[in-house]
Amino acid sequence: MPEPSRDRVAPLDLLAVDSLLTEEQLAIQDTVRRFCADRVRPHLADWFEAGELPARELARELGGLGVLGMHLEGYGCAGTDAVSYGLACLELEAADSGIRSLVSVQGSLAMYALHAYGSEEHKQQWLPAMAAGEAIGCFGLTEPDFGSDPGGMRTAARRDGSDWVLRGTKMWITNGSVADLAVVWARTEDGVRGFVVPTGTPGFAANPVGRKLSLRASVTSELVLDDVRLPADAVLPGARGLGGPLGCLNEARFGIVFGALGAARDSLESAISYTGDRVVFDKPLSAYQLTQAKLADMAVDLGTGMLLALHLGRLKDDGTLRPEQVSVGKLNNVRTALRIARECRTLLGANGITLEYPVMRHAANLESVLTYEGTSEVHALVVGQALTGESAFR
Ligand code: TGC
Ligand code: FAD
Repeated sequence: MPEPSRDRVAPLDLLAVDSLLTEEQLAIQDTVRRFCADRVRPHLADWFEAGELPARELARELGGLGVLGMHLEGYGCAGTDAVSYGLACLELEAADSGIRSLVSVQGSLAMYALHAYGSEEHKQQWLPAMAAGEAIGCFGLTEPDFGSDPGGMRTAARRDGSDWVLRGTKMWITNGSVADLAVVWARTEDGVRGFVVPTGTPGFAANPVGRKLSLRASVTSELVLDDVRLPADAVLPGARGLGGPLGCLNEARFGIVFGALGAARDSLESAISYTGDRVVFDKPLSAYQLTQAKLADMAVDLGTGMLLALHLGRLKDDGTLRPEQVSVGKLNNVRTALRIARECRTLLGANGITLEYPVMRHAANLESVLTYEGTSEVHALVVGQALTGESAFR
């Protein structure tokens, strides 16, 4: 066995994670990392403080980069493997969870819904423009009174001749007020169905949600559907029942398994750098055992979370990944990331509460990530159900 390294190693190099990746995966990761360094990171503190995101401009740039719907085949999408998509999410979320959200909702929720369940016309009409970032999509499942239990939704679609008429309210919808189309899930006489709603349709309104303390560099909206009339072909032919939207969630949750670790890695790198420079009681903060114990615990958690993400990515690439395995990944890696971001904040002292450093911004964002795409409690119950065969949701 080689001698232990006496050089400083980056947190993910500790376990030689790169050695598990192909040249192509490393190249994709590096491209996204460099894009974020040049085009995103310099603006993040301002966007977060202002509670604004230039989503349209950014979507076009992300489209040019090729990350929108990158794991989908055809229709202008790159068709990469799942691990590459996960690594892109990791780099985007190392910048900010809001940027990864924009990409997740576009690619894994709105585009995936069209790709998996849409008609050929839906795909031809929307997917190339969405992959290029020329059209933005959102995904309306949650309602003011139904988040964890989307099966209770009140938004309804009724037939009027051959048309559909949608009525209801969706809440907490990422990209809502900048979207060109909304994939809206509604109850019908045949159970839950998905509808493609161009946002210029009369009766559709999107109202921004303000005063957020988390995901501030992300557009979050309420969608109001006030008798929105749609043609017969607006319904997604391939999705019937709650399994339709839940199938899309598997995709987006998978991206979060990797993405959350990006926020954690960035926090840890920031804390390692800060503690090396900060002198307390006459020596660097990084030279104290208490500090090293914190850093070591965080690096162990980050590294094991990364190995879990890669394992799940490989299962997905093999076509065998199961929803309860995605729940294990989302539950573990988001909890881990939040714990790391909070612990890093302690190491930065008072500086840690400012936007001069990314750490508290990541911690604040991860509070949303813990809640959306299934709360940690929902994922614990999914895993519990898999272990016991008993559903404890109701
Ligand atoms: P249940 O009776 O268990 O299932 C209903 C039907 O759905 C099927 N199913 C799934 N299919 C695919 N993937 C999954 N993960 C699935 N889970 C269940 C199931 O087989 C059944 O099919 P069928 O044919 O028999 O009808 O449903 P339930 O009502 O008991 O609810 C189960 C529960 C609680 C797990 C589910 O409702 C749930 O996951 N709740 C959490 C909701 C959630 O995650 N919402 C996220 C909204 S989107 C979002 O947050 C975007 S954030 C922005 C960003 O990502 O950046
Ligand atoms: P609730 O379901 O009311 O849950 C409240 C608490 O009760 C949680 O702790 C929960 O875990 C717990 N709980 C619920 N059920 C049980 C149970 N059976 N047993 C024990 N505890 C339980 N939704 C979309 O459709 N599209 C989007 O683009 C989107 N983007 C979002 C962006 C942001 C920034 C946020 C914060 C949310 C977004 N959401 C979106 C909504 C998100 O998916 C929901 O917030 C989430 O599913 C939880 O629903 P809820 O907020 O109604 O909480």
